Amino acid sequence: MKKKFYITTPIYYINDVPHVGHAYTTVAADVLSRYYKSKDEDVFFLTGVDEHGAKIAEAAKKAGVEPKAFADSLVPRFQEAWKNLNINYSEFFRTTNPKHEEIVQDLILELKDKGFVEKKKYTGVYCVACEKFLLPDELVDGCCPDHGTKPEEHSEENYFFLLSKFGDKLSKAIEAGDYEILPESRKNEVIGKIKNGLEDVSISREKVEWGILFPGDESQTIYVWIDALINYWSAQKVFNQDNIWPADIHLMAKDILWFHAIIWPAMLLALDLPLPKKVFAHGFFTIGGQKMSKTRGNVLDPNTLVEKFGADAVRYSLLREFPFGEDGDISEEKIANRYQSELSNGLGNLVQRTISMINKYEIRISKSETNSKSETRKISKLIEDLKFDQALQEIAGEITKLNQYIEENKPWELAPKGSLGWTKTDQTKLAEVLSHVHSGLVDITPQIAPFMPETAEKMKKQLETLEPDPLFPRI
Ligand code: ME8
Repeated sequence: MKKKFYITTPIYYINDVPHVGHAYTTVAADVLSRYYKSKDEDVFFLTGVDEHGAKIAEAAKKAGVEPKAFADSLVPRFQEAWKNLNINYSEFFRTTNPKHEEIVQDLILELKDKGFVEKKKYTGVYCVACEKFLLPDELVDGCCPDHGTKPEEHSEENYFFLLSKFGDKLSKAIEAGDYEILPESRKNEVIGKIKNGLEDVSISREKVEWGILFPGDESQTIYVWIDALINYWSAQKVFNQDNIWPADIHLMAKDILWFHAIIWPAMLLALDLPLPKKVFAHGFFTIGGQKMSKTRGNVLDPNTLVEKFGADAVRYSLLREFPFGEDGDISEEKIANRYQSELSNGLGNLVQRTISMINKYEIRISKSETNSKSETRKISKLIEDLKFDQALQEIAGEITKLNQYIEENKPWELAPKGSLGWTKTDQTKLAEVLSHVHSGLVDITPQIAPFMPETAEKMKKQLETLEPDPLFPRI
């Protein structure tokens, strides 16, 4: 039987079209998914959208339509963006799926039955863009640190999940490695916060109508985050996937690590369900140092980027620029630079000139030794550790080396010189040189495949048929 690998992205709020930040997580998930598929694992890759709550209801109201109709109109925009980026997800989750709604209600009832739910009064400030209550010390000049907007005063009687009971259990689970929080620095942050004590969390909303009804008290709806987190679990039934739980990895940015690393595992512990194996929080794309967000309105549209540079170059540039766990600035200019230097002048040019010389000098290619096995192992390990930037740096290094090898060996000087003809030694040497580069390219092809699937396909074909076709034409 094949080994299963269950990977998830967050389900994105459907209040607007996706931007490059959403594309970043989704591309990373797709790279992992393609990588594990290439290792013949049974991959289930889940992405989707988060449709309930005040944030969506407000966006729908602004657009003058009902929330469900609003969500329906945006779903294709997400699916189209993922198609443009060549994202090969297994299923697309929608939280308005009736099966999911039923499962969410069942799990809440179970939490209640087990004594982990209590009704309490709560007063605090709420950021609708985050869909969460903010603590006074989180505010920057009275505003949400991520969105720069002023949170609303809320005072209501809600049902609470008794998160405070789970601090010790969570700490033990983290220490025992039952589930891993990555990168390490984030794990330490989470452990620190648990040590400071966990507060119970509200799991219902009194004044939000657009949501799943709270079982046993229909005057309230289920807090959108609780509804959303359960998607990872309910996907099993929604898509008839037996035995995929626990998730092998939940991917997200650091903004929502708390929900994934604390609240979600605590709920699972309360329900006696297995914990996800890994939770990885990457950094933020920033524009001029500020988080890119729909609320701030400083977003880059992935579709426009794909139109300009093609899906593979965008996938490559997004993951190449800075370490996956850290923040980094992104711009069209940066993508254009990578395109030009590493893809067009680097890989594209290498493939093109190698094949042209093979054709021009009528060389018969023989299999040549390269050090690809250890290189491939190194790259595989980097992908498994989510060090995408380093994996791509390695690949870029191999390409540079092959280009240098050509410069050093100057195949054109070995070519027949006019009427002087061709010496046997030169002919043999030329075949050796070009075979070495050709073999190097054959080895690189599967290494780049998870990142640039289309390019890998084209390379494979061109290296077989020896019919060159520019991989990254000049823009
Ligand atoms: O939080 N840089 O949805 P969301 C990097 N519905 N990644 C970014 C980013 C940026 N500037 N902006 C967004 C939600 N992302 C909830 C999730 S899951 C049960 C519910 C990516 O639309 C990143 O993955 O606000 C981040 O965690 C996610 O989008 C937030 O998406």
